[in-house]
Amino acid sequence: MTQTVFVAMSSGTLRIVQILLLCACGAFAASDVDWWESATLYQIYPRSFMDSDGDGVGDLNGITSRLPFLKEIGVTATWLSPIYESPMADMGYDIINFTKIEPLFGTMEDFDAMVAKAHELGLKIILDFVPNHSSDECEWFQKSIRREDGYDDFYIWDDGKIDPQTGERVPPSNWNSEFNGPAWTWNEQRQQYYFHWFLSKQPDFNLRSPMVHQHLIEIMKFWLERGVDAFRIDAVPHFFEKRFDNGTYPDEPPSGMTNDTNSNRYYDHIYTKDQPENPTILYEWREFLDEYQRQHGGDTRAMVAEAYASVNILSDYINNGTHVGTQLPMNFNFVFLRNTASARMVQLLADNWMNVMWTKHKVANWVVGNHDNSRPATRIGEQRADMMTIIAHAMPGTSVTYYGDEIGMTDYDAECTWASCDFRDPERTPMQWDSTTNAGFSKGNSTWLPVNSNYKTLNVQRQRGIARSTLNIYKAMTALKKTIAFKSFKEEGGFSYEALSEQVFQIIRTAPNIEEYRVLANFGGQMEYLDGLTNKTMEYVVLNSYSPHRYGDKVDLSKRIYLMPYEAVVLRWVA
Ligand SMILES: *[C@@H]1O[C@H](CO)[C@@H](O)[C@H](O)[C@H]1NC(C)=O
Ligand SMILES: *[C@@H]1O[C@H](CO)[C@@H](O)[C@H](O)[C@H]1NC(C)=O
Ligand SMILES: *[C@@H]1O[C@H](CO)[C@@H](O)[C@H](O)[C@H]1NC(C)=O
Ligand SMILES: *[C@@H]1O[C@H](CO)[C@@H](O)[C@H](O)[C@H]1NC(C)=O
Ligand SMILES: *[C@@H]1O[C@H](CO)[C@@H](O)[C@H](O)[C@H]1NC(C)=O
Ligand SMILES: *[C@@H]1O[C@H](CO)[C@@H](O)[C@H](O)[C@H]1NC(C)=O
Ligand SMILES: CC(=O)N[C@H]1CO[C@H](CO)[C@@H](O)[C@@H]1O
Ligand SMILES: [Ca+2]
Ligand SMILES: [Ca+2]
Repeated sequence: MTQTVFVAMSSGTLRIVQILLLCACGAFAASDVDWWESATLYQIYPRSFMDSDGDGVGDLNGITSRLPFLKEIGVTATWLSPIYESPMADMGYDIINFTKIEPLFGTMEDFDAMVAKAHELGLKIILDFVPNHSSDECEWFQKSIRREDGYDDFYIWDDGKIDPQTGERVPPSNWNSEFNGPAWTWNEQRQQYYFHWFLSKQPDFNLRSPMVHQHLIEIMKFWLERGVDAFRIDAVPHFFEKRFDNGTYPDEPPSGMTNDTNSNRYYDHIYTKDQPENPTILYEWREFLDEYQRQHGGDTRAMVAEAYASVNILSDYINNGTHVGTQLPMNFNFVFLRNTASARMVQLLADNWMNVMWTKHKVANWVVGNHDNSRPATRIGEQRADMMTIIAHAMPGTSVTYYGDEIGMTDYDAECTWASCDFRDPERTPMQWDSTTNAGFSKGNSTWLPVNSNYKTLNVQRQRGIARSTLNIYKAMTALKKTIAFKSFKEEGGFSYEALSEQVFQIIRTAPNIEEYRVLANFGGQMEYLDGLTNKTMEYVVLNSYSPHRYGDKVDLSKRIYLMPYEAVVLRWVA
């Protein structure tokens, strides 16, 4: 495999010989990189990607029709936000049936066709796995209300306490839900409270129940058998809640952040977040996934974990010394970048991951945007959006792109007269494919969210024809990610990164004795100069629109060089 990649990449026979020699002496290990270690992941928000039937809502057949686009832009795996049957109280994160496709998105046949097409194109499909809760309309919850055999403790039930002052029944603890208000809701029929971290329509599973474990494994197995390549595990920090051996739930202390006792932020979540048991479920699933691969062959069935947590907590998600869990906890550090972003800030955020996670586990990934955050072009600024694309792909490991960010889509704050407009919608507007009606997203009369009014100039079709468009920079970077130099990150000297000054960020990627790439990015609005970076003369291979240079221009880096305001470039040197 190494040889094929190699021959495809280099023209000189001499270089091929060098590589084979390196392989032989064991110094060359880029081929040891598993797919998830250096992938280009792409998040699709199914409602907004492509509508095939004109109802204004994106669907599976729409996704299937656009898979060649993912191939075109160099994506290696795509993950879909939930597509399961849901009353959509929380945009599909409230699931009724984990093994049924939501009719709004299509049928199981549509799903199979999508997976088949993806595999034909060499793309992997990652499904969102939502194990923290179900919808209250889920059959399991109904069975649990009726205390049916095996389902009695499928959810977190409790009698609550009697308030000694008033003699009234009150919830078991003071916990508030993520969406504010009590996290415990009384169920008349069962005459008990149930716990829900999110909406009352989203009861939490009791992950201490073996029956729940069994069902969750069966769900994974169901989708693996339909060809799914990996799972993205949602909300790991909320798996377990503290419960004392005597069956009581402790109150959380006030955080001091607000005086609103109903607010989720009123309490410090020491008992409802980041409990030490959380990674144990990941270990169990990893064992199951590895065993599945041993039995069925094929590539690694991976787990990507969503977890807004400190790197020290995330480290245990990967392994705790004796047990292995997720391959890839998502790194949201770059999501914190705002329009004040500087090279030093990027370095701090990168160090925060690399100093712990890289050092311990040799894995990295870089998320710049997602469905819960303002889009990079809005948040970090249009001048720096392409720069962040270059950086996220040039850092070692896996890049994660939220649909639309590859063309620099911006938040759309249409005044919220739109029925379904809620606080996290501005970054979820329909994908902008071309300049036709509804940006080519839907042939219908209206779309579930309005199309951003900038679609006539900001769309895929138009950017294909512009040399330094966001799309073409994205494509150039995903192509570089497939080179030996970018895959050689586990080797000694395979990469380095550094803020050379407050505003200038540098990344070096090296395939020793073969080639070297150097990223230089100026975050600031001032011209910057750099003296004697290296003896090498290098060639411009990627340029953003702020660069005065041309593709193929050479630059002698032993001399002083200049970077224009917001200029970002990739330089290449060949041995
Ligand atoms: C989910 O749907 C499938 C197919 O319709 C059905 O066989 C299964 O029992 C359902 N599961 C639950 C938990 O409702
Ligand atoms: C249950 O155990 C906890 C921890 O040991 C203790 O603080 C609490 O008072 C106990 N509650 C009851 C009702 O026994
Ligand atoms: C809470 O109320 C107190 C007393 O009114 C006030 O001093 C404090 O600033 C408030 N805290 C917050 C976080 O609003
Ligand atoms: C890792 O976690 C497992 C499962 O909880 C536990 O049995 C094991 O002792 C832990 N290992 C270490 C080194 O803490
Ligand atoms: C769009 O509007 C036209 C005219 O009002 C109507 O005939 C047609 O059925 C609508 N199409 C859809 C997909 O709703
Ligand atoms: C430049 O080249 C010389 C001799 O080849 C070497 O000693 C020196 O370290 C190089 N400098 C840099 C910055 O690479
Ligand atoms: C584990 C899990 O399901 N996490 C999800 C729980 O629900 C919230 C709210 O619906 C989602 O946003 C989480 O991602
Ligand atoms: Ca549709
Ligand atoms: Ca939970």
